Amino acid sequence: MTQPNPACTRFLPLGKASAIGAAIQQAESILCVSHVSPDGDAIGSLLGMGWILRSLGKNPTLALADKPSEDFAYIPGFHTIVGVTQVQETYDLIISMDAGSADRMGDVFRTEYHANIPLINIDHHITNTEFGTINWVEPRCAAVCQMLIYLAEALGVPATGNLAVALLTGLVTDTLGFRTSSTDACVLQAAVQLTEGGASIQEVVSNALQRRTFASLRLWGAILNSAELMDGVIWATFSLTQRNQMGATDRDTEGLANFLLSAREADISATFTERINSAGQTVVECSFRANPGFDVSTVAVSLGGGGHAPAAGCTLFSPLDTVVETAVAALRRLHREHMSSFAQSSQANHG
Ligand SMILES: [Mn+2]
Repeated sequence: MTQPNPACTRFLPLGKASAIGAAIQQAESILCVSHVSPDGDAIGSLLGMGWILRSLGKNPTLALADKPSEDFAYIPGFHTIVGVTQVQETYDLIISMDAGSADRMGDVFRTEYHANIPLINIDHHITNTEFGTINWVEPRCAAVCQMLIYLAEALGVPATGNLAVALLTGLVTDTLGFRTSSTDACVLQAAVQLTEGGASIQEVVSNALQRRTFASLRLWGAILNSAELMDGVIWATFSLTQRNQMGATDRDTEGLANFLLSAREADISATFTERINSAGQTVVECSFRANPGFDVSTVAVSLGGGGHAPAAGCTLFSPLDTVVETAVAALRRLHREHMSSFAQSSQANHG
């Protein structure tokens, strides 16, 4: 079996591993959570943590504020995930995965009940606000699922079987099938380890990344038809009206921002999706993507969101038109500033 390379396991400092291990050992009742609008890394790391804790003799509660897509039902344990109503007021320990800030956990974390409970915050977003009692934030990891391979190793839990399938899911989805700039030797080594542990790349790619409904293909056609391009920024909007007309779900627009960036003329992409949040409010979910050299997390943070340099986002409460106008202006400014600093530096190089 492939053992994790020391160059990769250094992402989990010894002190961090023993602090997390001790907190888990001392806890009787454990609540594990991840972020709202859960993606493959959120669901994979949540279920993966569930399998790690069960191996250690614990019986954790796994909760998500939003119902996860059935596309991920192939991951063992998927149907053990509960919603907000089944979360209790007291636990010995809370473990949050893939959430960049406390509000990203949604209503599975209620400040009035949970604020004084020890919280382990495991995340890879560079914008993480370190909201835990123990914070393990590693932006050099492509997915939280990658981080959990190192944690499992440190806790003596083999990354095989159910755990391997769960962790491979986040590794595949956050790297878009090993195609992002974050896909380095450690990511590929992690994939080798999970494959040896019995997980199938083909199965995970097919279920989590590739297969979509006919309705969602038609929806993409309609949205792409109205996409706009200006100053190296490509964007598309998707209103509630369109959504109701086409009978689309939240998951149907996933991946669209990545696809828009395949336009040769664009360096930055954005999608603006209107949806109703768990509190019944109309919100606009903004997803930003960028080619290497552009940092869209700065724009996301300025609008109250977060993320990584190549992929970031935010949720806004203003009307769709206003959100698009504000965000596109900021993204075009980011593109212009980059191009002018690039022109200056290449002038200096030639001068
Ligand atoms: Mn992630």
